[in-house]
Amino acid sequence: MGKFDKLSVFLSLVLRHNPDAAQITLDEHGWANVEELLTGINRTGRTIDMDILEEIVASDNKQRYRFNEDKTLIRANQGHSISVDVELSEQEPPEFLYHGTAARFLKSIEKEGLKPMKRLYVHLSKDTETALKVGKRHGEPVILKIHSGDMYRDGYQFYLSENGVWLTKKVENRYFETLDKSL
Ligand code: HQG
Repeated sequence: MGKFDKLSVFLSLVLRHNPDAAQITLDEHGWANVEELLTGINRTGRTIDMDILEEIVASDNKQRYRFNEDKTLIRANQGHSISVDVELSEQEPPEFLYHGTAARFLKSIEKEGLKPMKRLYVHLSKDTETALKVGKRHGEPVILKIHSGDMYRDGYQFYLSENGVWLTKKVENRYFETLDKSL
């Protein structure tokens, strides 16, 4: 836990979901102007400056944010609910990927497949440890093993975000299985 956790949560809100909360706008690629962002956040009663922002970006445990080269712009690497194009790189996925979710969602997921819900993409992890952490955020965790290789060969597209999260638009229910709890 870092000392700027609360600010980081707010930054994530602004850069992924609601730039209006800091009275700023993002461009079509999700970039915010750093000066405007700092001014905007300070106007909400929070205190932030360039040093703090740089520390949040550098110390973020999931590398959620990145600056452009001259640090005049900043954006979230993934996780958006608002429609921006963060120029994700399309890639061939590993044979299997994992998705952590809550037991109470299983029935609906088995029926409808995995959907992005409020985000732009379904988020997938390359290992079960990460998937377990993600699942725990929602309650009693369950891990789904995704047959990403099969999906890819069937023409589904996969993207790898700057911070190592695999993304895809949807996972039909024929492409996953529920992993045994003992894992
Ligand atoms: C579930 C965090 C019912 C889905 C994490 C998930 C991740 C369905 C929830 C990133 C469903 C959405 C994303 C269906 C999917 N019926 N429920 N048909 N399809 N769901 O938070 O994947 O800290 O939007 O299983 O580490 O949990 O934000 O997605 O449980 O990388 O950087 O609907 O967020 O990263 O929840 O997490 P979320 P997620 P950050």
